[in-house]
Amino acid sequence: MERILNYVNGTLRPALGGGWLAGHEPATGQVFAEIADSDAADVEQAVQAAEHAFPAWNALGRQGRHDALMRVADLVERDLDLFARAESRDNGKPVHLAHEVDIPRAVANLRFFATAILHWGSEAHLMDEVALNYTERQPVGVAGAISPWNLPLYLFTWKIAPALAAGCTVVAKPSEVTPWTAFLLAERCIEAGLPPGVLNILHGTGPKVGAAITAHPRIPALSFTGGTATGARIAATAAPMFKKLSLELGGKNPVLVFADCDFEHMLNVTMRSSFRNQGQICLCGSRILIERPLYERFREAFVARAKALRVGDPALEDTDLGAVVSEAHMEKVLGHIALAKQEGGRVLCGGERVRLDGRLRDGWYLQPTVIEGLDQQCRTNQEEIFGPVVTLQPFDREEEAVAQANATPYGLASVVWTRDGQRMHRVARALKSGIVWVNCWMVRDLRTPFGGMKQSGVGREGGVEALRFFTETKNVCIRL
Ligand code: TXE
Repeated sequence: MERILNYVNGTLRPALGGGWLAGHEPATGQVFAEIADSDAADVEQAVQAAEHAFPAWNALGRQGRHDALMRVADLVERDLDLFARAESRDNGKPVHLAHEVDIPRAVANLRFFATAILHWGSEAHLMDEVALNYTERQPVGVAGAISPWNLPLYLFTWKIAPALAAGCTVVAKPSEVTPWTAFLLAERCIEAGLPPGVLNILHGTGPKVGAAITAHPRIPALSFTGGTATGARIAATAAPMFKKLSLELGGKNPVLVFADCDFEHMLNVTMRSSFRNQGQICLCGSRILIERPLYERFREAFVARAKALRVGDPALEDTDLGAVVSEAHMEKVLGHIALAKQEGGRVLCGGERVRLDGRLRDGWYLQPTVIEGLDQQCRTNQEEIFGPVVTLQPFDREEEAVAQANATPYGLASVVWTRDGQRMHRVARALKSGIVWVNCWMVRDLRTPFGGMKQSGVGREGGVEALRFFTETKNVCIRL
């Protein structure tokens, strides 16, 4: 049985209350780990450690913080295979996907912000002969970070790295569903000699540990990624405390396929944007809008490719889809498929749980599912499903496609497929989403702002925006 311990003040330890949560392996449906079941007392202890560590961490300077973060990044990269297997084991994704994407991206996050802080300047404004203004940005103090289960280490480091680089010390909580890579990261922080208390990682449930971090009076800034409903609860607690808040929430992302697109390239990428990570990426495109002249050809080719996807053992190199993250999530997705049928949708392929053989028999596997015949306003096309389920809708005019694309409470990401240069810009500017990819998907320049509109979130992470989030901005005006 693997044991997942907290990392507080530089040491690995159980929760103060001594409780343990069961950690499941989605591939088999079996318990394989026990996870520290922390609570508010653990949060208080972690905040005290972070407060104590804060002055020295800042006195280390930008170069010193850069060096420390780079040492951690190098150790994660050294143990990439171990991290990839751990990520696959408690998330259910194929090992090769963790190996190719998730863990390398976590290393890139650490290195990006370690170097960004070295080149991060600020502004000065001279008022003729009257005064000189300069802007200073100081770390807020102890930063809170709460991350989800879909891209565990990727999104965990996406928050921790800028906070630490900016000079904050951190109290962080990974999802209780996928805690293992955060535990491995804690071990590498110790090996890298990260000073005690700089980073504190607490395991446990959202309502106990997450809520305690959110409500803690000495955590002035909180970065959260997760469901929109949870984001609303966090905002309700944090707002009256005047905390800085970054919320990266759900999405219901449209893919607009125009008839003039590069069909083969579009199809290859749309298979990934639909089903990668079992569709459990907030940036996945779950509503595919196809210009009518191309609809039949797209539907035939896309369904054929979806049927050919291999749902199987996450440990195998040729697996396309592994297991979804939990039994509850599998039931949630199956419930959405049943709802789609009730709303009049036609399931063109998939729609069922997959039962594998042997030790995988009780794993949580779903078929890639394609549904057509639903209108934009039905719940299936309004609510985030967060599984390997996409809907197809035809459109006749560009304005109609944009209106359909924008017609949900979310606004995280959009994808546009067209060869028409003017249409690229026209449609991209009309779409109400924080990210628009044109003839590509998941191409990420870490310098760019990242985040959603509407119910997809508040605030921007990524690049200098993230460093700015973890600092307080002060203007100093000196009379000349
Ligand atoms: O998210 P939760 P879950 C969406 C997706 C998914 C839904 C729920 O639709 O089905 O959210 O997923 C912690 N105070 N996304 O259950 O509950 C929790 O412990 C403070 C999109 O994983 O939001 C975990 O660490 N924290 C998303 C984190 O919040 C709380 C990725 C996320 O859990 C808390 C994941 C509380 N009251 C899910 N309750 C994206 N945008 O990428 C829970 N938590």
